[in-house]
Amino acid sequence: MLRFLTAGESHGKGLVGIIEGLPSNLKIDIDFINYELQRRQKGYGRGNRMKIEKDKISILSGVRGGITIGGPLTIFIENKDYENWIEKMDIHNDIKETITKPRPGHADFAGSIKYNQSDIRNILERSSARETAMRVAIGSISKLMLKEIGIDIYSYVTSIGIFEDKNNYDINHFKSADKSPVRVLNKSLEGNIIKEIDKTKDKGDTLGGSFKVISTGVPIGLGSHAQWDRKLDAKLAQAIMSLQAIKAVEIGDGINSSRNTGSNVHDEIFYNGRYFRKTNNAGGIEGGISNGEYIEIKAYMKPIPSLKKPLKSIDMKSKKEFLAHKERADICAVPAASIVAESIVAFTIAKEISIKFGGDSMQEIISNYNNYINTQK
Ligand code: EPS
Repeated sequence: MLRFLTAGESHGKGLVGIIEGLPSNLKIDIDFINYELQRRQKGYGRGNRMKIEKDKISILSGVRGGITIGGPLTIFIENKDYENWIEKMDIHNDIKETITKPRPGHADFAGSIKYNQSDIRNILERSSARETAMRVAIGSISKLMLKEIGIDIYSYVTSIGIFEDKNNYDINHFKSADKSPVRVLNKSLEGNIIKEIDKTKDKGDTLGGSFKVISTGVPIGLGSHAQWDRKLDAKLAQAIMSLQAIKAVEIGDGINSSRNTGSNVHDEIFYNGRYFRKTNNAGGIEGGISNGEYIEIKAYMKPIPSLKKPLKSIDMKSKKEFLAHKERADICAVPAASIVAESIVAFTIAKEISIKFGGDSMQEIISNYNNYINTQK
């Protein structure tokens, strides 16, 4: 079964990812993976760190002659910033400087108590969203696998701060999100959002927002109604919620549906040589199973908790009231988060594909997939 682990601290030597259970004979397109890493690094509102990092992968195992060979695939991404942090990140010697004033909203507080750490840096280094670079590398390999059976994944930003895009778009528009510095499709919002990010930066504050992830070409039948931990919507929600700073997930028109009646919500079924719907309020999943329509997920991100104008907190050493620790950070990372979400959705769907169609080699997956599709005719 497809699974992965990541390792690495934000300012350590780099990030490592191991993907286990990838099918053999998958062509690994390094340029595509590095292109995806660059997409994540863009986005108006990021801090100075992104001027330092030039994310690129090295593959350490699992690939020969440009194709996967069935063994664990190991990836390394170097942290260019490490050279500025060698002393603070020393693996062997005592660390002189410690952080003791947790940032409200961050893993700082609960993490340092849970792991009995007197230096909050030991928590923040791993909870940092730097880790998402590796998730994009792993997600882009999942995308390569999905492309071979016609599944594509898109995303766009639906709100930043109070500026919200309520329009619906068709597939031909999704790709143009990459042309916008804040990944919006509604061009009329772009200027206001950029101004808002600038204003927020001047105030020493941060902004959250929301985005949609749309997967096209997903066959009917991923996930299962039969058991709680096999439901596709549950697996996708878990995957999205695992991304740093995400506080809510919606599938299809979930929130509005709760205020509407059944006859207005459920997507009627038609047939013209193949089954289809005229609406997709279910977001492509019914009973925990993909129904052949686009899978549509919306995620909501809180404002980043590292503030230039910090909130009240307690010094965990003296137990006295202080302002929280200040740490260099982004003002708004919603555009970057939308790319990371594409990646984690890609991985989750690739995993479901390997559950449904086997997956020791790409040939086996494609042949099983084609057999299954033919039974539906
Ligand atoms: C992050 C804080 C910032 C971000 C970082 C996530 O890093 P730094 O503390 O070094 O300025 O830039 O994101 C990345 C490094 C990245 O690659 O996305 C945090 O605290 O989560």
